[in-house]
Amino acid sequence: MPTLPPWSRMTIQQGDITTFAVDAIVNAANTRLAGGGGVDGAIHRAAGAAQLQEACRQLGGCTTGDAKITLGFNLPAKHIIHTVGPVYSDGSRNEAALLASCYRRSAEVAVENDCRTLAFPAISTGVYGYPFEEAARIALQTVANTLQMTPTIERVDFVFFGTADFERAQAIYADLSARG
Ligand code: AR6
Repeated sequence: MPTLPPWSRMTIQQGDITTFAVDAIVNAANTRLAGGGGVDGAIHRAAGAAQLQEACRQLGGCTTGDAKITLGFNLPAKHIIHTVGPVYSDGSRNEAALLASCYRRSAEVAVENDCRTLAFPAISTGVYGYPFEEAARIALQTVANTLQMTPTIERVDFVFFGTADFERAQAIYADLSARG
C-alpha cells in the first residue's frame, strides 16, 4: 500500500493519553526520568509505578531534546517513549529547537523499535511553561516534516487533555496542513 502524505497520517484528539492503544505513547518526562506530575505522573501510575520506575532507572537519565524507550507495562500502549522538553524561559534559550528535537528524536526512536502508531502529548506546555500556540505549531510542523522521511510510521495522534487546547490544536492543524 502506498504511504499516505504526512498530514493524512496525523490526527488531533482529545483525551487521556494513557488510554491510547498504540505502539508507543510519548511521555513528557524530566532529565532524571524519575516520574513527576502532569502527564508523566499519569503515565507512571497507569503503567505501574514500581516497574516503570525500575525500567527508567536502567536508562540513566535523558538529556533535554532527546528520547528513550521502555515497555508500556500495564498500559494499553506497547511502549513508552520518554522525551524531555525544554523549560520555557523567554524563547531566547534555544527552546524552539529543543522542543522540535523532542518530536524528531521520539519519531526516530519509534522507527528503530518498529513502532508504527504513536501518540504525543503537548510536550512542555504544562509545568515547563511553553506558550501553547507556539508549542503546538512546532509539534505539528516538526512531525509533518519528519514523517516525510519515516514511511514506516503509519499514524501519529496528538492528544490534548482540555477542550480549549484541543480546539486550538484543530485550528493550527487546519492552518498548517493547508499550506502543505
Ligand atoms: N493525557 C494527555 N495530556 C495530559 C495528561 C494526560 N493524562 N495529563 C496532562 N496532560 P506536563 P511538561 C497535558 O506538565 O510541561 C512533570 O512533572 C497537560 O495539559 O505534564 O513537559 C515531569 O516529570 C499539558 O498540556 O509536562 C517534568 O518534570 C501537557 O500534558 C515536567 O512535568 C504537558 O504538561 C514536564 O513538564
